[in-house]
Amino acid sequence: MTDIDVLLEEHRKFKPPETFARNANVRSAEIYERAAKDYEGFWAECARELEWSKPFTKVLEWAPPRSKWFADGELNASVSCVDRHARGERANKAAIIWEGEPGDTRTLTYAELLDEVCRFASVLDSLGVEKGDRVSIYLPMIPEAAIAMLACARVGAVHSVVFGGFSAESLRDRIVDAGAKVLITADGGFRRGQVVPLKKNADDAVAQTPTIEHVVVVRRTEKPIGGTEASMKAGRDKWWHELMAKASPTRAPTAVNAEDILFTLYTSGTTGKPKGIVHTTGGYLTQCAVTTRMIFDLKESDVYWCTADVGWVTGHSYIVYGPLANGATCMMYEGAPDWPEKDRFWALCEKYGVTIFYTAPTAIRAFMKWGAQHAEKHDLSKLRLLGSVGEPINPEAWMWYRENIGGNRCPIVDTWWQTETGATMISPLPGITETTPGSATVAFPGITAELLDDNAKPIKVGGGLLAITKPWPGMLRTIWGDDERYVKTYFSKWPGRPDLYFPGDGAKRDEDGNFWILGRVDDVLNVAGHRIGTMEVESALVDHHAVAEAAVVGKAHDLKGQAIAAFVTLREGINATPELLAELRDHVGTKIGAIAKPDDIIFSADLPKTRSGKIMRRLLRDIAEGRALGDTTTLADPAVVAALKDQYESIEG
Ligand code: 7RM
Repeated sequence: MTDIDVLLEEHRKFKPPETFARNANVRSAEIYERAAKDYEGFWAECARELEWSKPFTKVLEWAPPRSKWFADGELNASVSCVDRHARGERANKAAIIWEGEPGDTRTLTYAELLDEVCRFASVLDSLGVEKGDRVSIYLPMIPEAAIAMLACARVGAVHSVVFGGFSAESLRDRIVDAGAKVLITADGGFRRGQVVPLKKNADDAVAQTPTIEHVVVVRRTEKPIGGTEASMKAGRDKWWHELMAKASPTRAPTAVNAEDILFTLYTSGTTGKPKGIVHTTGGYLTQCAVTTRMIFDLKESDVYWCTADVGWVTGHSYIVYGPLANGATCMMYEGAPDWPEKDRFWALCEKYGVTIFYTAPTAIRAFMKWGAQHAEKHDLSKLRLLGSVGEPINPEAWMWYRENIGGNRCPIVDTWWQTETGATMISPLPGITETTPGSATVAFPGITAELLDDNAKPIKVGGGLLAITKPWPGMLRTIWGDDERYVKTYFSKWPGRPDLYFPGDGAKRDEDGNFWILGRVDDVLNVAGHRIGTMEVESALVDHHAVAEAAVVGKAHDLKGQAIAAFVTLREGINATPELLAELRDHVGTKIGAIAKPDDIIFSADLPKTRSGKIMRRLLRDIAEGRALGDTTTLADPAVVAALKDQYESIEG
C-alpha cells in the first residue's frame, strides 16, 4: 500500500494579472526548459550573481548523498548582502526598517548596516572568535539579530540562532551541541506587552554550558526583569553598546570557501533530539538570492516583509540572506500580530507601504478567525504580492488571504521548502504560473521534485511520497555531529538509492503537473485501506464558514484500521452545537466522500502547535487514542494540549 488517495478536488484557477506578468522579473516559462537542459549551467549562472573573491570553476560534485557546490570558489556572505550595496547606489537605501512592539522604530541604510556589521565583526575578533568557531544567538526580533548573523559570516564564524521563545533548557542543549564559544542575547524582548526574560534564561543556560566564554548583551527593554546591571557577570558578560562604541567600523571580510559552514540551525523533528542542520556558504546563498528575486518578484522599490522570526529558517533565508543579497528594503517587526490590537500587521503594512508580504498559514487562519474587519481598517493598496510558507495552506484560507488581504489583485506564492532544503523548492513564479488555492504548484527551475511510490517508481498523477531526485545548491550538507543520522533520515527511504532525498512529506500531483503537499507522511491516515492525507480532511472542514482551523488525526479502530478524529477551532462569534457537529460531518462527506467523515469532532479554542506554528498531530493522536501525552516541551503553549485531553476524556466518558 504505497499510494496516497486523492480526495479533495479544487478547480479554481488564477492567472497572473496582466500588468504583473508584463513587468515580472521572470516573464517566460522558457526558464524551466533552460534549467532542465543545463542544470549545472543554470545554477552557475545564479551563483555568479553573488560577489566572489575567488571565482569558482567547478559547479557540482555529487557523490550521493554528498554534494559540493562551487567548491573551489571563495566568498564572504556579508559582502554579497551588505558591502556591495553599501559601496554603490544603494548606500543610502533602507536595508532594514524595524519597528519594536511598543512602537519604537529604527531604519538602517545599507551604509549604516555595513558600519554595524563591521563593528560587530571587530567585537567578535576582540572576543577571540575565529573562523569556524560557533556563536549562539538568542535575541528578540531586533536589527541586532541580523547584524550579529552577518558579523559572524564576516569573520567566518558559524552562527547558531536559537529562537527567543525557547526556554533556558532548549537554549542550553543547543549551545552544548554546537559547542559555542560566545552567546549573544538581550536583556529581554517585548511580546504581547510583556518582557521575555532572555538574559535570565541565558544565565540559566550558560550555567550549564562548558564552552561559553563570553555573553554579549543587547540593552533592549531596560526593565528590571532579567537583564539588570547586577546580573552582568564580571569577565564573562559585556554590553553590546559598550563594545560597539569602541569597535572599529572597518573590518575586512574573511574569505571563506563556498563549502565552509555559514550556519547551523536546530530543528526539532517530531520526536527525539533536535538536529543541527548544517548549511554552507556559496550554494545556500545562491539559492536564497535567486528564489527571493524570482518568487517574490523583488524590485528596487519594494518594501518587503516576511513575518517569520530569525530563529526559524524562514527568517534566515527570507529576512536576512535572500532579501539583503538582492539589496532589498526589509521590514522587521519585534512583536505579536495582535498587540496592542488584532490589526497590528495591517497597521504596519499601511504605515510603511509594504508591497510584498510573506507569512504562514497558521497566521492566516488566525486572521480569518479574528475577522476581516481588522484588515479593512487599513489601506493595503500598496501590496502587490502575497506569500505563504510553513504548512499546507487550506484552499479556503488561500481564498480568504487573496480576497481580504490581497484585494483580489495580488498573486499568491505558496512556497514549499524545509530547514533542510535551505531555500524554496516548490512554488509558483508569480509572473507566469497559473495558481490554484492549496497547491504550491511546480518545482523551481533547477529543482527536480517527483512523486514516488515505495519502490521509487514515479507517480505522474495521484498521491505518493515527495522526493527530490537531484542535489540542489542550498541542501543541508549534514547534521552537526551526527552524520549517520543525516544519511539515515534523508537518504535511506529507497534502498539502494542514496541519490534520492526524502523530505518526509506526502503529496499529490494533478493532471496539470501541480504538486499538492498533503502533510507529513507520519501523519497520513489509513481508513479501511485508504491512505488519506490530513490536509484534505482539514481543508474540507476549513471550507465550512464556521471553521477557522482544523487538525485531523487517525485513531485505532477495530474494523477500519483507523477512524478519523478532528479537532476544530471555530471562527469568532460561532458557538459549538450538536447541530453544527452533524453539519460539519456532512460537509466533509459532501466535499470529499463518506470515507473521510470524522468519527469524532472535538471543538477546541486552540490547537497544539510548535513554536513556529505547525500543528502537532502526534500529540492529538495521543489524546485520541487515550495515551499519556508524549513530549510537550516543544509546544508553544503546553496548556492547550492538557486542556484538550481533559475535554476529550470527558466526551469519551
Ligand atoms: C520553511 C519551513 C518544513 C515542513 C515541510 C512541510 C511543511 C513548509 C509548506 C509546507 C505545505 C508549504 N521549514 N511545509 N512549507 N507544507 N506547503 N508551502 O517551514 O523545516 O520548519 O518545516 O513544513 O511539511 O516538510 S521547516
